[in-house]
Amino acid sequence: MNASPPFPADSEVRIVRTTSAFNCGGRCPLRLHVRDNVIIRIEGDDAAEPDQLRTCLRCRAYRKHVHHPDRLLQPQKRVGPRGEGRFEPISWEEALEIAAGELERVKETYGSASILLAVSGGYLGSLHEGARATGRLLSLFGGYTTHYGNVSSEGPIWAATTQLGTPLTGHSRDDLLNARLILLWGYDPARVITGTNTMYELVRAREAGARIVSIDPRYHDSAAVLAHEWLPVHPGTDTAVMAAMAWVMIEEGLCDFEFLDRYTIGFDRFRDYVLGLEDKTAKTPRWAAELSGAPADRITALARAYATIKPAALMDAHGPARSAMGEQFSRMAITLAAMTGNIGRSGGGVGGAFMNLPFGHMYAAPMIPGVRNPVEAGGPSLRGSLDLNLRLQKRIHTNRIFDAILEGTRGGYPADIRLAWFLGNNFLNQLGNTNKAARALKQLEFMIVSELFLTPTARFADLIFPVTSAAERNDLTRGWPSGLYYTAVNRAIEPLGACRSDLEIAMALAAKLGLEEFGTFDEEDWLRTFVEKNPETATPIPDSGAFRRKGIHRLQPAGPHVAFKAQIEDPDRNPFPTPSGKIEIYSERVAAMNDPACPPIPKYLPTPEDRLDPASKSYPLQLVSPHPSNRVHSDMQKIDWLVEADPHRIWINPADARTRGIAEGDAVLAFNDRGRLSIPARVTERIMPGVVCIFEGAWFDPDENGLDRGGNPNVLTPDTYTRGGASIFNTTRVQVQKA
Ligand SMILES: Nc1nc2c(c(=O)[nH]1)N[C@H]1C(S)=C(S)[C@@H](COP(=O)(O)OP(=O)(O)OC[C@H]3O[C@@H](n4cnc5c(=O)[nH]c(N)nc54)[C@H](O)[C@@H]3O)O[C@H]1N2
Ligand SMILES: Nc1nc2c(c(=O)[nH]1)N[C@H]1C(S)=C(S)[C@@H](COP(=O)(O)OP(=O)(O)OC[C@H]3O[C@@H](n4cnc5c(=O)[nH]c(N)nc54)[C@H](O)[C@@H]3O)O[C@H]1N2
Ligand SMILES: [Mo]
Repeated sequence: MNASPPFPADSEVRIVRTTSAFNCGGRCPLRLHVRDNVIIRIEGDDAAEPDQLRTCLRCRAYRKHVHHPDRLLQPQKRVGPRGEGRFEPISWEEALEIAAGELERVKETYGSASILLAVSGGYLGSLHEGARATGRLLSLFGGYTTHYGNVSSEGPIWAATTQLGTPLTGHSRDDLLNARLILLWGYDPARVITGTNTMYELVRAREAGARIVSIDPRYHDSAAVLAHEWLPVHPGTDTAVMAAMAWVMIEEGLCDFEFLDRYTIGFDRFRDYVLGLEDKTAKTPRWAAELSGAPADRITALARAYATIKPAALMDAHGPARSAMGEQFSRMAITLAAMTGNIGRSGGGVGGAFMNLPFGHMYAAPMIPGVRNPVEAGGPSLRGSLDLNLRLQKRIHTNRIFDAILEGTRGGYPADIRLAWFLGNNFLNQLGNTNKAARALKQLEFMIVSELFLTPTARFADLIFPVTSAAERNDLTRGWPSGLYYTAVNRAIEPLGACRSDLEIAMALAAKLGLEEFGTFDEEDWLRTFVEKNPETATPIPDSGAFRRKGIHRLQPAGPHVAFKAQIEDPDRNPFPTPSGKIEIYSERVAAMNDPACPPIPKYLPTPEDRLDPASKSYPLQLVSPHPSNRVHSDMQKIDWLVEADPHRIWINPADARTRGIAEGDAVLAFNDRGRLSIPARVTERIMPGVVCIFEGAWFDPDENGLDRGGNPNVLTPDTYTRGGASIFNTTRVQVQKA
């Protein structure tokens, strides 16, 4: 028998403490075992409970990602027709020469606004965050057009900014232990990692006696593990259920009137709406039951529970808000939290299941300095306004990037795009209406993609820059919400092939374009600056050496972080950062927008493609496309271990499957006017009748007839957005049939 150990124990193996920097909401300390520039083994955090930050299946497969045989290791130049995916490797010298030439040509011929930079969160570190470096480069070059609207969270961000004055509404996860009732409202933290320690703290809370209710069209893994009760509701109808909960609280005198009087404005207007004084429809549980499919008595019971079991954490997540109901859903949830006095109080919570804390969070992370973008100079003042249209005078809404490429200034967009550079995203795959996106990309004069893999988006490029993974970089990363710690990226292996970081690429291109002002960025020096020197962005990390060695710096606060504690404890000294200084259930700033699609109080509103839209009746099923357990969106798609761990399937209820003659494992077609895809069926009672589910991120793979054999739900989703800016993915109607 071969007696070799499962991993080599020789002295050449180094163990590097580091982390990955995926856009997944977790930030997990990793120990990478490295030999001969290859990661041969991975271990997670070795801290003891309750501090341990335990990593999920994805980072356990991280070496398969870094060393994947499909990694792009050399710059690539397109050889076949656009989109066919045929490339030849070229040198950096040639790649930079081509990019510089095309940038110069487009700027001279059409003006700087014709250059589009499309960025997203593929990598979440400070120093090597490519959007920043590349934006700096293009600003110095004369400017560029870009996009507005966080495709994840614009609804919750807009709602929190409107009603609370800030998106920093999070509690640290350890505060869940103080909650007696927890509502997982469209929230599946076992699957979508939103804070490494979230499930751990939820399990502890349950063990400590908290009651947990899941409100979701799916009986998901988190509900199976945690919940005492599952209340299925039709997508897009949560706001009706919440309005009915408010009705019960008002009718039964269960509101915290003292809290409402002291800390809020506009409750009377909301009450008039709920009682039907405004529109002659009382928002009763029976009314909401018709819309949502949730039984009226269970809505009533949920309202009573939320109003009387205190403190209660309403964890409204972003899936229901990534819909046509976008900001209305999030505003309604904030309003309920105010009605029950669960704001600023330990064990309570407001404004989302994974909104941010004021430390190390992604909106205030230290980064290399930006430069003003000349193309955006002279835009309207945004001060004090919540009106998205002002922002869209100079920018394109993220979910409309492809429409803007097709329609340009003719279609009311700020520019005619000729050259596009996609970086840190796979937007062809990840934004709405993939087939339209593919048409748009064919129309570009030139397209650059900076990538690790030949993604569906990268297949359309003329030029691909191969970039390094986090394992090949030094950097500072911050957790997503809830984690009271900072993590270090430590270079575990030398860059593979000819890969470079986005920062190095921007620097090289700056040199080629003669933009000396770009400067040079010495990695070590900048990291020290982030940690120790910069007074504005200073992180509370005292010693960069120790931080890098340990790979983590844990904050040692006196207790859990509770948002708005100061505002509640001493309101005179600490007004809410809204115009009135109070929680704005009614918003004058929204009223000034004067748009019935965006009323000054939160409301349930009918929308195109909602459950009852008669125009969509040939597509009787509602599609939700939540985030995958085994990928980060489309990233890590190619790792065989992960594919096997959670095979890509459409969830369909047995009642809907039966009438269509569909059995478990059958190939089915899902389609609507925007596209068609094929995918095997998972017939399960874990999804309510009338709703189907396809996890997002599967790679678009159209055949010659335009049928997507990859099963990417975005061939079916719309490329639209709400008035508050939420991307609409989960308001999609489809039909399903046996293939
Ligand atoms: N149907 C549907 N669609 C959705 C959603 C949904 O719920 N339903 N959710 C939306 C949400 S919330 C999000 S955040 C978006 C995500 O949309 P994207 O940001 O487009 O998603 P990813 O698939 O993570 O793509 C990131 C890409 O960046 C690359 N990358 C990683 N590190 C680096 C780096 O350092 N430099 C460069 N240049 N590239 C790098 C990766 O290889 C990967 O291809 O998807 C959205 N799309
Ligand atoms: N493993 C993994 N973790 C991730 C990511 C990933 O891709 N993979 N992505 C990260 C990112 S960028 C983000 S933004 C977050 C996303 O985190 P979320 O926005 O919370 O995630 P989703 O999976 O889109 O949706 C969560 C739940 O909402 C439900 N849902 C959809 N529509 C409705 C509705 O109308 N009403 C109700 N009540 N429920 C509804 C879905 O069934 C799903 O269970 O996750 C992060 N974490
Ligand atoms: Mo996201």
